[in-house]
Amino acid sequence: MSTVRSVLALGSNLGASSDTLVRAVADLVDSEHVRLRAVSPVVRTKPVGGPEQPDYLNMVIEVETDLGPYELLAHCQSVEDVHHRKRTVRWGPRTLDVDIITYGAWTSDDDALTIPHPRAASRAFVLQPWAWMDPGAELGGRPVAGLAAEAADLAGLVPFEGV
Ligand code: PH2
Ligand code: MG
Ligand code: MG
Repeated sequence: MSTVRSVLALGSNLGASSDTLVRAVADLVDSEHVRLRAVSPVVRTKPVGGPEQPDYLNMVIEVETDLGPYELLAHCQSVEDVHHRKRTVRWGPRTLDVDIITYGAWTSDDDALTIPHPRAASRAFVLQPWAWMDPGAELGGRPVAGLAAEAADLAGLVPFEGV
């Protein structure tokens, strides 16, 4: 069976965010269709956009999967649901957000699933942990580390040292 490598971004700023991220990674790879290949450090980040809200914990992982992109999206949403994700305010606070950033070299501009993620290239809260996880990573033909260095929200990002 052919498999694809996919980068997933996780974020949480409601509830016990550190525990939620650890459990969410376990839940995402608790499937015979999804294997964990790499894990980034966790970072604490200032919220980008949306209403006034608490700081986030963010991280990225790389998985290898034989799920199709929409199957992987449904899988990510099911893990959000396990962690009581409510979809109310756009860019509002959330217990868990799991976004597909890349899915192999596949691209899509479908409203339901835009790949690469349309805002990933400008968000340090995705790019910096990704660059630490995979120093050779590229997005849209550019080094992820270089994109991170240019991202406006980089100044609001610090490594998370634990609670
Ligand atoms: N997610 C958003 C909007 N803003 N800001 C930070 N720091 N971290 C996030 O994960 C985040 C955000 C929409 O998903
Ligand atoms: Mg998101
Ligand atoms: Mg999302």
